[in-house]
Amino acid sequence: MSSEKTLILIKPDGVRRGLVGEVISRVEEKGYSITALRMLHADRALLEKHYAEHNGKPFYEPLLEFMTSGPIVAMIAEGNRVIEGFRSLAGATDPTVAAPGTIRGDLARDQGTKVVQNIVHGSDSPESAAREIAIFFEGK
Ligand code: DAT
Ligand code: MG
Repeated sequence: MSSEKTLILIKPDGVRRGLVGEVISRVEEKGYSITALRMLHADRALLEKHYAEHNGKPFYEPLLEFMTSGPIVAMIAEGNRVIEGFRSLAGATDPTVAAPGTIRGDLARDQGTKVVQNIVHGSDSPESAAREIAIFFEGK
């Protein structure tokens, strides 16, 4: 099977809490290659594109507010089945019930906010990965 790419984001909560190294280590220790990486303070327009599928949901505005609240780290990870593999490393969306051993299960919890703060984003399909990589890494 040919190698695949995924977009990973370390969200503002992950950066604020000093977990950039921890997340990168987990990706590298699993054996995936990080082939592009940047830190940025994303603006609303960029995040509207990235989160277009959630427009209209109750947590959409809080999500954009949270994601623009501080710097984030964007990276491309590569490897066979990396899309599925990183979603597995990240764990369930809700960190309260995300399995221990996962990034969200080990490092995040309910903060009582309108949007779930869960440290990382990972693309959920090859189509999303291609779309999201083009948003954060022009030309890749
Ligand atoms: P995931 O990040 O696991 O792919 P998603 O794409 O459904 O989850 O949602 C994007 C982010 O929005 C998610 O990481 C946290 C937040 N979120 C999702 N569902 C939510 C909900 N019901 N209430 C509050 N925040 C939510
Ligand atoms: Mg998603």
